[in-house]
Amino acid sequence: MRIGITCYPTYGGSGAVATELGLELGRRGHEVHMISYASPFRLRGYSERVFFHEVDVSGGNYPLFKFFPYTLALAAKQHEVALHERLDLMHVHYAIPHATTAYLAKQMLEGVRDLKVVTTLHGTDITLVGQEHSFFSITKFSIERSDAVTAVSEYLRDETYKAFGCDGCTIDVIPNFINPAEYFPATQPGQRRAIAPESTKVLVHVSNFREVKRVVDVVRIFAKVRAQVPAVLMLIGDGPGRQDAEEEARTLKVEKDVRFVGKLDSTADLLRAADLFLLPSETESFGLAALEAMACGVPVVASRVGGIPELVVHGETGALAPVGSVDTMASAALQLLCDPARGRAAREAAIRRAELFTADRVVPQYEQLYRRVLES
Ligand code: GMT
Repeated sequence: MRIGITCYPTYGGSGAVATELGLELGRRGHEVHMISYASPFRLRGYSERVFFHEVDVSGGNYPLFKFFPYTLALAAKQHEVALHERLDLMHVHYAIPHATTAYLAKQMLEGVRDLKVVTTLHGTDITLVGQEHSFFSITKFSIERSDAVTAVSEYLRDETYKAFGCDGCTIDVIPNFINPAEYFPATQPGQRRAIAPESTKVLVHVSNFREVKRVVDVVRIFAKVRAQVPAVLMLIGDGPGRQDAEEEARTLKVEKDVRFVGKLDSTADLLRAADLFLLPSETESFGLAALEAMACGVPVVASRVGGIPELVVHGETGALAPVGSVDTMASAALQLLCDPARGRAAREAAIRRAELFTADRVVPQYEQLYRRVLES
């Protein structure tokens, strides 16, 4: 198949999944054309049958444009690529504005070729932004006009039906996945010595530090853990919540043990060195970062929200607690860190659970969906 993929290129789960999907489809013999305003952060080096097309945003200086019409530039690029590369379908990740631009590209191709549009919903495109008054009707329209729609969890599918109704559309749930060649457990100890001595616990959090991630809670949970056992906190990523998190670390006097690593393209090596992953988000439709941690053999302590319970099994692969319950999360973390048998069992359960979400199991579900759409 000849497939176009549009996603946000920036640090975040939807762009990560879209790019890993593109790479995996390329390995499986499909031709993939990634289209966005910058090369997605997970698209490193050359990959056979995977091509990147940059949307030109340099026309932004035209005096009439107070705001550059990126959406139109993207639709035009999707149309151009679909036409010249003879794409069968356009798979867009994150509804806004990608499902809308793909619909426009499809209309522009009418009578020339039947470009199918597949939309994957990821999270705040449904739970937050899509429900804002100015986006609601166009998001609903674009979802309903897609030839197929997928959601990354049952929770997100149900939220979409609840919020948008989605007349006449069926939403398939296809979960996120990991590439096990990159995300695998440590085979031998020792790697962590570069981060901390064996006796020091290593806690990790990865996100784009947006408000929904509650990074300040991460620091508060860590401070409670740190009060009981020697520990360091590795914070991977960056974003608007960083300053508050730095401030909180200073206030709680744990700043020396909290390391702001910044954005990393690949987190696997650091995850393999970790003892525990923290994800106390306000909302999370799936929690790809938690899956990546589990695949590296790291149990997860997270909020019991959204799609997280579909991934993290409370009492087995880690622990879940209500949003904001810092004390409960800290004591769950301490139990996992300080009881070796419990920690080992959670690590093994996390690895087994992550095996249900490998590319080999999930990508064929997308291929099957593509075939269904193309035959329809
Ligand atoms: O929806 C978002 O907030 C953005 C998106 C991203 O690009 O990071 O995150 C969502 O998609 C990820 C990949 O499917 C999921 O793992 C995240 O849980 C989800 N984020 C939220 O629901 C807050």
